[in-house]
Amino acid sequence: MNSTTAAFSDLANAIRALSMDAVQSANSGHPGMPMGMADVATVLYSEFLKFDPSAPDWADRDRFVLSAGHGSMLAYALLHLTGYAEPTIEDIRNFRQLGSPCAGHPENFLLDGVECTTGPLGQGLAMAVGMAIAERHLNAKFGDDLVDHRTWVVAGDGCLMEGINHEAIGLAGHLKLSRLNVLWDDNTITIDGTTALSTSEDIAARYEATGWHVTRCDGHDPEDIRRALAEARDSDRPSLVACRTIIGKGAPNKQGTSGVHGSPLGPDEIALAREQLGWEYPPFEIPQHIAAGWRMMGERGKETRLAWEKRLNADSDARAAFENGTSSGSDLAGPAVEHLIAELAREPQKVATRKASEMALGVLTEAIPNMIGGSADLTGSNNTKTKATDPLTADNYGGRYIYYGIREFGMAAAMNGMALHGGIIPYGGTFLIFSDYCRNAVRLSALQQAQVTYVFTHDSIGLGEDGPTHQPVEQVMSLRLIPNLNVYRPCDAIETAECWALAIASPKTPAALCLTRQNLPQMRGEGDADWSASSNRSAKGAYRLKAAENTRKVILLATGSEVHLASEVAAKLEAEGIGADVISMPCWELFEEQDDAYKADLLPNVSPDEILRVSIEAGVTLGWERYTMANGLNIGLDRFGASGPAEDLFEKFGFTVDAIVPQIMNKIK
Ligand SMILES: Cc1ncc(C[n+]2csc(CCOP(=O)(O)OP(=O)(O)O)c2C)c(N)n1
Ligand SMILES: [Mg+2]
Repeated sequence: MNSTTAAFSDLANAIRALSMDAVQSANSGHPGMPMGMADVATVLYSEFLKFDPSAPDWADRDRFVLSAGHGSMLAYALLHLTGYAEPTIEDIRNFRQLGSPCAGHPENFLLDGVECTTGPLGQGLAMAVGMAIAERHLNAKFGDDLVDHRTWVVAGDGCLMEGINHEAIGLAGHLKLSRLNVLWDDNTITIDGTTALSTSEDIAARYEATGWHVTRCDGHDPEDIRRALAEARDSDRPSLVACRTIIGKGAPNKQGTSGVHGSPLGPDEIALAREQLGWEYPPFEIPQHIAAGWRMMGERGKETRLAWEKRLNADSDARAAFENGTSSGSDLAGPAVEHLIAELAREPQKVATRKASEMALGVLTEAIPNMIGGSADLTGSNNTKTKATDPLTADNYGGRYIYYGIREFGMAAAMNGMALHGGIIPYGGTFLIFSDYCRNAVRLSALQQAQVTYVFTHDSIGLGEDGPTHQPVEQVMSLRLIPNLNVYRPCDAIETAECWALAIASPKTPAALCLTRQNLPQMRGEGDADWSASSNRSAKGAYRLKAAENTRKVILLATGSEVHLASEVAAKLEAEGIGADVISMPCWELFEEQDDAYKADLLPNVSPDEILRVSIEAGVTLGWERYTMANGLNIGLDRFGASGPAEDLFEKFGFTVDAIVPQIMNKIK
């Protein structure tokens, strides 16, 4: 070795040193995982991963997902060492401090090169499945010259133990995603101690049974790691590499114990580790020859990227097709539904909003080729399949409809992965009640600003006979609690098309569409014959559907299937000489974004004695006080539903004109 060549162990130890020093300086974090996986990561980055630190958005880069997100220092060290503009060494010094992009767990919106936000164990791997689907799909569309990359995942025992792992690997095995390679940090340690405390599973056998290729390696022997990674790369199935490692490798007294999982090593142990590793440099200092060794890996990727760009630029038509085909397509949404809405205005339709959603999807998937749909085994109920979307299968990656199977969480995470990969706008369906099964992935869509549209049908007791296990009561409101998630509950076919157009036009905000099973009369149509994106009334989140005729004494606020009920209530009140506005409120979040004047116009700031505000929504009332105020009236369902025909349930639970009007009269008298 001369002064410009770094030994393998030096390269790997640079990761170890940065990790233990950053965690020590933050007095918080997880040194064990990055120290244990340093050797595997060094082989991966130096010999396998296709990446260019000077072009982190390069479409054909390999995707690297650190599913074991607690080991975030591994990602930060790799990005810094290989020459990404960020994180700087200063950022690493400020690991876990406010303002540093080196957050506790990797955040896709803070650093280029962090492909997705990880930390909730299991979801990184499940998102990687989506990325691998996206790669195969775009490869089918644009060919090997332009799309030919892999998805590499580092996952821990926790990622493999989580329930979502079963869903994710089942889907990956079924779709034969051979470019997905999972490097399992098989260190037999979790927080509570040895994995023997909680599991006796034969993980290799489970993966093999699911259609995966499985191999093992000594995670501290570069030669063996190289062999195993090559085997994974060359397999025609998705691959699991069980990398047997020692957690916290290099810390002489603490390595191999759960004590290094999530606590700083302490100054004494760090000093001993420096000795054991032969790392004689001060904290946050990487000697020139080791830094150069890492930079060289990044430089190599640049040549590959430039060759790719040459191929892209060789044919201007192909380039245009690739760029159009992988751009978001969000500007096409409004124009796509224009004709449909005009038609609905001319010929109103009494359909379920899930059916209306299918109509909107029909035109949207036709106009926007990068939309990929699917359902968690409820295709016929969610109405998510359209003519334009053929099944995406192991034999036809060019398809645009995924049969996810009964894997709601896996579906949601895969959709996050597809959206973050880029070039795809995913949507997928399940019953609204099962949004809870995938809730943390919905939350990650929102946190990661991933454009995913959830088609949540059967949105209330209106689904009827399936009973309370299937009847959402708290789900609509609880989804509204998630920041940066637009929750839409449209009232008819036109609003449904409007909400779809808004969802597809918002590249950084995921959407949950809450749709009915039961038919609803069409409330809109007047003035919609020459609809255009700029006249999308749902865009304001809430609007006055009908203005009071008599002196206004009541404002009725309703969503979805309760809007027509509100308008019948208004008609009855008007007949009694009481003026009532009807406000349709398909999206709270968008209403919140409106200016004060608009809000005050819909909801004037006067006492309830003057104007009573009434909410009507077939779900929990908690939260509606925001709009109806302390003395308002909230019509809802603060209990579980029951099994029976929808009409009987609405009657039983008081969602009728006859039940509601007296309550209002009582309040305003
Ligand atoms: C869904 C979820 N549950 C719990 C946690 C808290 N947690 C973080 S790391 C960890 C242990 C993970 O063990 P392993 O993956 O083996 O990581 P290692 O200790 O080997 O670094 C737990 C329980 C989490 N981040 N996500
Ligand atoms: Mg472990």
